[in-house]
Amino acid sequence: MKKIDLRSDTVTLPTRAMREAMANAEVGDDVFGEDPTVNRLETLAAEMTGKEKALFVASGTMANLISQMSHCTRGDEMILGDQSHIHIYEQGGSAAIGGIHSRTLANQKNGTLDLNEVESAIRGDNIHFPRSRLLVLENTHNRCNGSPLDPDYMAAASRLAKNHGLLLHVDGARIFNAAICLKTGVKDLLPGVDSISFCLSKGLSAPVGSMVCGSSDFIQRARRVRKVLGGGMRQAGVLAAAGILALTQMVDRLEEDHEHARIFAEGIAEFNGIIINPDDVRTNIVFFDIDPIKILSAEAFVRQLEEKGVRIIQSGLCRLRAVTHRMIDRSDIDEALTAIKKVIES
Ligand code: TLP
Repeated sequence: MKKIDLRSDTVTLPTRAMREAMANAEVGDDVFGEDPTVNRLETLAAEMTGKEKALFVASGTMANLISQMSHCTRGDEMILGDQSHIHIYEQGGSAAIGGIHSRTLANQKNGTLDLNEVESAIRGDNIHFPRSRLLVLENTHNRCNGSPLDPDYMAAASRLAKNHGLLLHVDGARIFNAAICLKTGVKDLLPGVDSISFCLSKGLSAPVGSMVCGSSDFIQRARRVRKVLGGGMRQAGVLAAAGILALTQMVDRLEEDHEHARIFAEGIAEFNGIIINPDDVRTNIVFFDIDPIKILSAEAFVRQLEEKGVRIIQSGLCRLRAVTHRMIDRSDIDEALTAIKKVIES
């Protein structure tokens, strides 16, 4: 049976062009800085984000940890959202590996942090306190309906950080989705941002890899941290070749994923017992709640849907997530809606 896999955009397979580029990639030892394809990818990523330098790393989780550890020393404090990927899904690596103390603030529904709350959370110089060092934002915000954070908000957050001597890191795993949704350039979303990490392996369809971008000094520190984490790769140009195509060929088509997510959200909003406001869906991530009395438990719902060939994930007691991506076309959305209707009516 054909599977319609809406669990994540991480399931996208590399394109034929990517596989060919990987097979033909010119490579060298990247720990010596001698892999020409990695170097090309890093130059491209730096240009696209408007930063001085970039670093190719194994994953989004590693990109975030490297960024935090390159900005903070042990005992420093980082302010971040309570719904952020770093806080929820990265095993507490900030503390466990980086020795970084987290100060969480409630994310607002649109993924932002209230900047007045951020300002109040910044510590004064006091022997009892950790030093406030880093502010972290996520764009798009995964758990907040994949919401994009707009250039005005990013600029205001960056001004606040600067005024208080904080550094600003953006977990931009899906920053290209944000840029496409807001019809703006990625650079416009990063005013005064000290570091940005983004993923090549999600909607952009590369098989592996993420980028960290920032100033030359920052990237030099990041290169050291990557090495101590065991992330120094050798002939990584084989992977970087796909990353280059991710950035040059796969960005504009993200619009299609957003449209499919919107159609899916509007479709499920019609079903009795499913709670969603389709207007909340602006990129490729659809969160919805299920009423277990009218339908089933979220767990049983996921299981029964899988039996009908549609895969989504549970992300809370009654909360579910579906993500659109390159391998989902319009007819898959219609089939997924039909399958959901059948599960509800059975
Ligand atoms: N997110 C994955 C899961 O880990 C939840 C997904 O399916 O959405 N930042 C953000 C905002 C992310 O959504 C993710 C991955 C990461 C970082 C980590 O990237 P990887 O999986 O490459 O370590």
